[in-house]
Amino acid sequence: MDLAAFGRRTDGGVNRQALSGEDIAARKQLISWAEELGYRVFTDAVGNLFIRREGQRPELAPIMTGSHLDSQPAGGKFDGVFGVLAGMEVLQALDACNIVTDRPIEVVVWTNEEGSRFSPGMTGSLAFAGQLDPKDMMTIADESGVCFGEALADVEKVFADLPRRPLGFPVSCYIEAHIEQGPVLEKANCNIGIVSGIQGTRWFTVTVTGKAMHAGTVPSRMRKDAFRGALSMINALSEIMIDKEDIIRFTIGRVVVQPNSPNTIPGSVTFTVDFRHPDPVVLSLLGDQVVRICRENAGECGIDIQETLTSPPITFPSWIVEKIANTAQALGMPNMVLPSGAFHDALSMSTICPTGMIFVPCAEGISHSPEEKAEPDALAAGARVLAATIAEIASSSEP
Ligand code: HGY
Ligand code: MN
Ligand code: MN
Repeated sequence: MDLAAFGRRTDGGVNRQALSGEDIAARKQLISWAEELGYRVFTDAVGNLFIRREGQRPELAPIMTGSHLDSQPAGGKFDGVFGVLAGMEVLQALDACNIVTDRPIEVVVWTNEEGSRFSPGMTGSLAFAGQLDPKDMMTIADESGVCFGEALADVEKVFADLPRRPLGFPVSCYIEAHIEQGPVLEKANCNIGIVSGIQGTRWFTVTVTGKAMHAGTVPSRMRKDAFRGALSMINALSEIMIDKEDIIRFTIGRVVVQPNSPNTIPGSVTFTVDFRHPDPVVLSLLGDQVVRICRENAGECGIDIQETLTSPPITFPSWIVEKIANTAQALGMPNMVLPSGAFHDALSMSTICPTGMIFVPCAEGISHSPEEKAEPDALAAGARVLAATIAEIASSSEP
């Protein structure tokens, strides 16, 4: 609730977009909580934050948990924040129980998980996992023309005295707590979800170039109407991005019309494609049609199409899924295994270390909305399972 003050919207949601002043303020608040609790805080070349509880053997790779603090432009209070603060609860629970772990435990705050201001999402964790070269992000501009590199430089100025680590280091395992952002757990009346894996995602940014001209004087046959072009592309895509099992997730979330005037024929339109599927074959077959279909429907307009995120589906190691399930069982908490429709930084981390996720329900599965809501008892249950799982892994000799 305190962190929701940073970027608070009048409708009860938050607008705390990556590397914004609100994001910086929330990070400052978290760092001061962490330092008050005696933990050391580090950062890296893309602004990821690491809050470290020392282990008996500091040279061992840490067990890591965490999530993100950046939000959607009209986001909720719990997406990302729950995972970061549940991680902080883990550190404090270990302190309260005087549990000394061999391995250090670290809570991470990943930069730009959402990707709504600077595409693609998961920037911080993809860069950490060596899946994205930060140099490729620096010139990515937001809607007001501010580049990722400039915004990152502002953040680095504010946190100049945080010790900086090289980008990426060995991690023993990573477990992230997050709200489900879907309706399954609430429908099953179950507080603990153990995530089996994450479906694949492909993002495209399509720019259609026509010719801005007078809406009243130019006959149709002379027009290069970028909006009409974009519309025929989107209609054609909608015809293939549909299945009777309703597994395909196809979203046109952003459409920017320029010059965006009622009496000027649109000269350019940029729209985004968010396509997701759990089957890698479908993800590549259908995803590979996007470029062709857009080109075929460009008509008189020019087109530029960039694929900005290509993220295959992943499954988490069964020993982690079982470990979380056994821990929830031992705590007497009903739990169920389910896949994640949303992507998370755990997706990036799964490419470099054993990774798992714990979900808690949110009201009606609503997320990426000011209506996002999660109950304190479910959040506490999720934090307890996270703490017990990390304590369990930290005390065993498993990888
Ligand atoms: O878009 C996603 O899946 C994530 O919630 N940012
Ligand atoms: Mn999230
Ligand atoms: Mn999100």
